[in-house]
Order: sequence, then C-alpha cells, then structure tokens
Amino acid sequence: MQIKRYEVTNMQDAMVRIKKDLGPDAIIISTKKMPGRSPLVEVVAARDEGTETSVPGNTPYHKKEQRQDDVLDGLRREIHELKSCIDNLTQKCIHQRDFLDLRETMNVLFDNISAGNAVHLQEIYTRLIANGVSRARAVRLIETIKNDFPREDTDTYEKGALIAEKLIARSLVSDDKKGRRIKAFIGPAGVGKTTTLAKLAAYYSLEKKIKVGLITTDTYRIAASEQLKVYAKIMGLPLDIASEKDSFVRSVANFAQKDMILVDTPGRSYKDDECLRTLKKILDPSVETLLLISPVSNNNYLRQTADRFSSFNYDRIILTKVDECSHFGSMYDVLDEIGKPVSYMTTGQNVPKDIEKASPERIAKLILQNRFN
Ligand SMILES: Nc1nc2c(ncn2[C@@H]2O[C@H](COP(=O)(O)OP(=O)(O)O)[C@@H](O)[C@H]2O)c(=O)[nH]1
Ligand SMILES: [Mg+2]
Repeated sequence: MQIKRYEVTNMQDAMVRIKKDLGPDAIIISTKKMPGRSPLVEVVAARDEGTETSVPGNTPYHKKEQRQDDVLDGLRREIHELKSCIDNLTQKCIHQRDFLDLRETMNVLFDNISAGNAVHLQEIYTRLIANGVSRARAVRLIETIKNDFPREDTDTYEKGALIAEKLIARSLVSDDKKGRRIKAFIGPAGVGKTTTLAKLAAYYSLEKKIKVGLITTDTYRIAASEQLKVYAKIMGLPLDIASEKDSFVRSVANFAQKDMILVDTPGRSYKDDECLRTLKKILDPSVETLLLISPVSNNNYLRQTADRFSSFNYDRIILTKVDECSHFGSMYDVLDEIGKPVSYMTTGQNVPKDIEKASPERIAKLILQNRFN
C-alpha cells in the first residue's frame, strides 16, 4: 500500500492532488484539521499496490478506456435493476394504497348503513366491531337481524344481541364427526401444542380410562421431547420419539394395543418449509390433524397460519390461550373462512385442568360478549 499525506486548504485541492499522485482508485484514510489557528487540513490518502495507477501517462490509453467502459456497464446494469425495483415498489404501493382507500371507503359506507338503523341495532353493530368483528360481517349480521326476523323479536338490544349470537353460532361448523385413533397436534411454535396434548392425554387416560400412547416427532430442539417426557412420566403413559416416517410407523405399531395415540409435532417456526414437508411425510392421511391457533393473534396471522397448514387438510381446530385474548371477534372471519369445527379451547397453563370442549354456541358467546368466563 502506498500512503501519502497532504496539507491543503480545502478538500477539492486535496482530491485533485490525490488523483494526480495516486490515481482514481486511491482512498482517503483520514482528514484532520491542523492544530492551532492554521487554516490547513491534513489529508492522508492511500492506494493499494495491487491496483494500477491511472495517473495520466502511466496507463495505456486503450486499457483505461476499457476500464471506464466496464465501470459504465456495471453502473448501467445497477441503474436498470434499481429502476425495475422502484417500478415494482411503486406498483405495490399503488395497489396497497388503492386497497387501503377502498377499505376505508367501504368502512365509511358500512358505518353509514348502520347509522340508518334503530339505536339498539347500532349498539350491537358497534359492540361487534369493538370486539374485533370486521365491519362487513357486522353489517351483514345486523341486516339479517333486521330483515329476516319479526320486528317484535328484535326490538331491544337484548333481543337483537341474542339473535346475533344465534346467527354467529349457526354460521360456525359444529364438531359432530367421530374422532380418529391417531391424533396429531400441529401449529406454529409456542401456540401450545405440547401443553394441550398433555391436557388431553390426562383427560382421556385418567378420566375416560382410555389406553393412550404418546409419540413426539419434535426432535429439532434439544429439550423439545423432555417437556413431553416429564408429562408422560407423571401420567404413567408410554412415549416414543419418531422423527421420520419409518420410525413413526414403528411407533404406531408398538402402540397397537392403545385406543388412542396422541402425536406432538415440532415447535419450530413454520416459516420453515422443510420442517413442514418432513412433517407432512410423517403424518399420512389416516392421522387426524388438529390445527392449534390462538385468538390472541391478529386476523392476518391467523389467516396466514391457516394457509400454511392447509396442505394437511386438517380436521379440527383447537383455540389456545383463550384466557389471554381481549378481542374474540377477530377470529370470526378466519374461523368462518376455514370452515372446520373447533373441538377444544385451552384457557390457561395448568395441566390438565385448563381446557374445555368448544361448541359454536360457546364461540358465538365469546365473540359477542368478549370474555371467556
Ligand atoms: N395462558 C396460556 N398459556 C398457555 C396455554 N397453553 C399453553 N400455554 C403456554 O404457552 C407456552 C408454549 O406452550 P407449548 O405447549 O410449549 O407450545 P408448543 O411450542 O406449541 O408446543 C407455554 O409457556 C405454555 O405454558 C393456554 O391455554 N393459556
Ligand atoms: Mg412443543
């Protein structure tokens, strides 16, 4: 490396001299004002010995031209890429802005429609929205209450709310299909799969006196299976660990005498596609899959989770951490879109007691009353 020191009155001067001495590839290492009242600035510049000096006269003309062309080509490419990035972003922003504008307009429209209703119906509408129900859905509910029921059945807040609750319950799928022998608990990391499995294992084995075997496919985290091992030990239930298809089939065969097999799955992030693919291979269609989601999550996240796991064609939903939820209405849209029955709700961290059977009526109450007890 060649280093040179300059004392100059301004940086422009410095740049001219550095370029002249060290060529265009030189870099400035430091600039420092000289001590005292001196107007001079000390500039230290350097040039890597490996780089060619382009001091005029040192570089053959055609080589310099070639290098300039290369640099320009590179710049042109970058400008082109940047331009298409900006175009894409602008398009996206326009779409998003249009979408937000449209949503805002629709919301105003829905509020206006509601404002034309009797006061008690407006109150039900406001209540639904405050609980997290979308305006579109709330308007539809109120319109149905107003148009499809005799006036004397809906002329007070209480009567209207009761009908709203019934309509919500009617729109949700009830859990009347028979469950299967092998049940796998799937869902995002930390949603409560292992805890819920332990609660149900206790319920079926201790209360219902059913012979239960446990399998965990969660071998990704070092302590993952330990949590379930502890529960299995306390309940006196056998636990097998199976991280791939063959060992899973063996474990199921080991539990041939069991009435029910509960399967825990990894708590890794489900943004991880590889993890989902492996799990999909292990759980063949004969396994009943229960997707765990928590109404604590916002609407978008619930929708994304439902989408990510859609390839499992899950049979049932379990709502977790209901005790922590403050807006039960936000799950309504997603539950309705998913169209699968909710079989259980978990209501706390205590194993085994914090779990209860769910029903459309119970969920409708949650959505309208916005509290779970
Ligand atoms: N408040 C509350 N916490 C819960 C509930 N279910 C599970 N948890 C907690 O959520 C955390 C993650 O649970 P875990 O079963 O390990 O989740 P997994 O990663 O899906 O297996 C633990 O601290 C649990 O105690 C619930 O119903 N309510
Ligand atoms: Mg777990």
